[in-house]
Amino acid sequence: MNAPASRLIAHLDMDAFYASVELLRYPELRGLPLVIGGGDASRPLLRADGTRSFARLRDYHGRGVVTTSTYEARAFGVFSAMGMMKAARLAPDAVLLPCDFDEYRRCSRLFKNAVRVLTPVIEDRGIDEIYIDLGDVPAARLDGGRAIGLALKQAVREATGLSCSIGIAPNKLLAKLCSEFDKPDGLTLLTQADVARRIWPLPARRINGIGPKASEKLASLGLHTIGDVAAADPAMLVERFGTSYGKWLHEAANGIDSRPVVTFREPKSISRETTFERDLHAVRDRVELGRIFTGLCEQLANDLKRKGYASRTIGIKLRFDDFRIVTRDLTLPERTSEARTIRRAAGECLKRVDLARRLRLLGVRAGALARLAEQIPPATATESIGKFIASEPAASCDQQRARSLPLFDRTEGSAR
Ligand code: TTP
Ligand code: MG
Ligand code: MG
Repeated sequence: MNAPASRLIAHLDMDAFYASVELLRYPELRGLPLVIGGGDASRPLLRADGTRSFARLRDYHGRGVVTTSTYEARAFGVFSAMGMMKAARLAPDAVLLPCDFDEYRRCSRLFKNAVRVLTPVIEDRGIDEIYIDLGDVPAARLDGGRAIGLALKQAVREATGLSCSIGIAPNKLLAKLCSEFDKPDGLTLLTQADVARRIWPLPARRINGIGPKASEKLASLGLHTIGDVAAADPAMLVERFGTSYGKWLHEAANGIDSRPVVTFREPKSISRETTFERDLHAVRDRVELGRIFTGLCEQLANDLKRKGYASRTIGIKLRFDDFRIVTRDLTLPERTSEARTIRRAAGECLKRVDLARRLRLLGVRAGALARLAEQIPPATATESIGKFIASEPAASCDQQRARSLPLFDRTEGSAR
């Protein structure tokens, strides 16, 4: 128990991230309820007099979901993942803007680089959050991390103009929980001694790793708060939830978590794939299939370049209308991140497959990666891996984009 108790870990999460980035560009919207979501139709129009006209939520029609909202919009009950039509009923006057992922990624890199200058041991946990190991910051021991926490917030603000919230605690689990306590623009320090007072009253599902199914099952056992789970007989938890999850539930509810801050993992491969709206045939739908195939290769090339990798093994993945999956790959004479070379190699792979049946899905994959010299520093390459996949739901933003999400071969086992 000594080692974990002596650690000091921060969790930093940007406040209303996508919405706050938009406010940098449209400061006239500050203070108004603002929702990010919708497609191109919600793009602002520039009037002749130089002012802008913004779409309102009440004018939205479609099946999209809210990507995020400002705290002013949250006051109306509008949150991430809510259907936009429902959101429009709650806050019809809220301004609506489409997503601009390139800009969010740029700001993400900026804030992470600013943090890295002060505290280099960071774990990238998505587009707007990181864990930071403060173990190498001796002064942090003296005040529980308050001064370094304030300095990090200041550095993020100077680099981006944006606010964030930070939780500092003896482990990742507690740091993540307490970074939310004082949002937006918060700084919360928590020690093991605060667990009973500050953590136990929270609903069990607030723990990252207790999903809707587990929390429902806990509730059926009369366990609603984290404190209820902490007080439950560990043997009963093991019996009901299995050995590893049951044991983990007991530890997590007691604020115990020994996971290290993992600074960087090189991805093994990067891929793009898309499921078609209708099954396509290699001959009858040749043109459409060719266009999609080339598009995937171009996206993959962009991903490689942006993340600073070149690949030596190009592969394809096909799913037929009977759900059978086939993969083929090919090793190139030298590494590439060029769309044309990737397209040619992927085309060669495709020739080795019997294409009599119609296709449901097509994917292109770049493996045997090597980092290109003089590129972005390693830690930015993992930016947004998990969140990006989770946070571009098909209905929320640009439909075409959402259908071909960047898929990493994740080596981490974050989901419990
Ligand atoms: P979050 O950090 O969960 O939310 P947030 O930054 O918007 O607000 P908070 O102040 O509560 O931290 O997510 C970061 C970004 O990820 C968010 O701005 C938009 C995106 N996102 C989605 O696309 N879909 C989702 O369901 C969620 C929760 C977030
Ligand atoms: Mg956030
Ligand atoms: Mg977040």
